[in-house]
Amino acid sequence: MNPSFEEAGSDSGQFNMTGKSGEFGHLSSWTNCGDVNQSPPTLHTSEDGIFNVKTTASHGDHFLSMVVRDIESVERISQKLIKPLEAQMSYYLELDLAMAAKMKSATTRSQGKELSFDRACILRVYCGMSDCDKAELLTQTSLIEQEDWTRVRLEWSAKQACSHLIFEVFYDIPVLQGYNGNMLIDNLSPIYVIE
Ligand SMILES: [Ca+2]
Repeated sequence: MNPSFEEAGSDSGQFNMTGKSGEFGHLSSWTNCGDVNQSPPTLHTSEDGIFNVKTTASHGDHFLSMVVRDIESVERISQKLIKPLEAQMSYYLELDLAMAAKMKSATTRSQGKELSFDRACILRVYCGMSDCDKAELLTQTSLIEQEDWTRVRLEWSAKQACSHLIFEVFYDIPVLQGYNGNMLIDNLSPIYVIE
C-alpha cells in the first residue's frame, strides 16, 4: 500500500499531496521504526530541494530519503502486508533506488550545523509479525551509489511466515564504523510469488 509514497494518511492535517514535504508522519500505510529520539525518514517532492536533494521522483511527485548516521543510528520503515507471506515460498519485489550526492542535514550532535550525508548505503529487508519486528533478515542490496534511479529486484525465501516487511538502510557491510549516508526510495512493486 502506498508504494510510491504519494498518499497521505487519514489524519493528514495540512498535508497536501502536491505541495508539502518532509512530514513522514502523515504518510499513509508506513510506520517509522527508527530511533525515537531521531527524526523519521524524509518525504520529498520533486521540486522542494529539501536537505539539498535535487532528485526528481521516479514515479509520481514524491519519494522518500532514509539515512544512516555516524552515531550508529539507522532509519527503517515497516508496513503490514495485505496478505501474510508464507514460509518456504519464494517472493520478489522491485523498487527504484538512488542516492543523493549532496544531501545535507543537521544531526542531534551537530548543534544545528549541517553535515554531509554523502556516503552510499545498502538496503536490508526483514520480515516479522508486527510493526518493526526484525525477526528475519530476508535479503539486502549491494551498495547503492548512483545518483540516477535504478530498478532493483529483491528476491527472498523466508524460513517463517510473516505479516510485516521492514526496510532498513545500513552501512556498507565491510565498514564497521558508522558514517553519514543516504538512500532515496520510490515506486515499489507489489510482492510476487516466484513460481
Ligand atoms: Ca513516488
